[in-house]
Amino acid sequence: MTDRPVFLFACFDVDTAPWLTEIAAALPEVELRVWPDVGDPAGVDYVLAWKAPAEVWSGLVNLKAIFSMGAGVDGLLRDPALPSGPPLVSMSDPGLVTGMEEYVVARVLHHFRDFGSYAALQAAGLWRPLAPHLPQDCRVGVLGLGRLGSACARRLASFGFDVAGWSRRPSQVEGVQAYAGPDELDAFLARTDILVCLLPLTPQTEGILSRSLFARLPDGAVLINVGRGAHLVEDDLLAALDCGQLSGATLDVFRIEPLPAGHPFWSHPKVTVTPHVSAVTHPRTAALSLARNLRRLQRGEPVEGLVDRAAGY
Ligand code: NDP
Ligand code: OXD
Repeated sequence: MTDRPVFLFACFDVDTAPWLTEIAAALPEVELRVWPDVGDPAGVDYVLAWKAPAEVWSGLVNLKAIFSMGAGVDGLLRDPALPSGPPLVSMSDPGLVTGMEEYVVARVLHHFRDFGSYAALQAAGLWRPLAPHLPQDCRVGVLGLGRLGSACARRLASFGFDVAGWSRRPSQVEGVQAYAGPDELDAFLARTDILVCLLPLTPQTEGILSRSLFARLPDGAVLINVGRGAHLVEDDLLAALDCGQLSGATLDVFRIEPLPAGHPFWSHPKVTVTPHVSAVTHPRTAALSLARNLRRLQRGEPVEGLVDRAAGY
């Protein structure tokens, strides 16, 4: 028996040891248990979950909150066994935000500075300077202006790109032209040369990166998908790349992960593949956010990253 809040670690497909070290340091007041050593499941107050199988939730009848190790909660919400009562809190990790900013800026600069073309020229042994461009003439559009999308949009604006963002409800991000809702999607797409997807996966956003969306972008636009694989209709992207409607794509997330051997994305000359690493939750920074949020809950204060289950993010 213990008077301390019981905190269950139920994350899969991650290196557990650094997480346990950082959580123990950031939250000395909790009793830390690691699934499957749950003890009495009715005594568990908090869970940190990632890729957890359905049996994790069995008997956890007194949960005060469920914390997601990731920013995206689509996986958790898909699980019918997820307890519906306790607040679900997504990861608000400054390390995750910084990682996403780095990745998105790097890939936008890659496309803007023609590094793909220079790699092909080098492979052909050709010294051929291409015409320079000005960042203010390059229109970047970010789908999703949440914690990650707004941070990336701000960073891109600081490079002088002409940046816009699209969200569900009207929003304001300094230096970023804001569009909202289905009625403003066409106008947003029509002014977007490089499209970055940082939407959550919901019934409304699944398959949004499709033939019909690509047709509304300027010819030769570029796609960077760092949201979820199911945002993208893969065959539509391949067709758009092959006919020249899109000139390139950077993909970090896929419908099936790991991306199966032999998938056309692996070898497509206009596609860059990375293995879902654009932003990885870092145990050190994440444990501190987790501790802040858990203490807020204990004091009855609002938490950062509270998920609206009905909206799906
Ligand atoms: P947030 O919940 O903070 O923001 C989501 C944004 O998407 C909001 O601006 C929201 O609009 C907008 N949005 C949601 N639904 C719609 C819709 N139907 N139409 C238009 N806009 C919509 O999420 P984060 O920024 O923290 O994360 C975004 C996603 O990034 C995650 O859900 C995850 O899928 C992905 N991700 C990928 C990682 C990777 O390694 N590849 C790492 C981390 C996250 P509004 O502001 O109006 O609510
Ligand atoms: C996340 C992810 O959602 O890593 O945090 O995909």
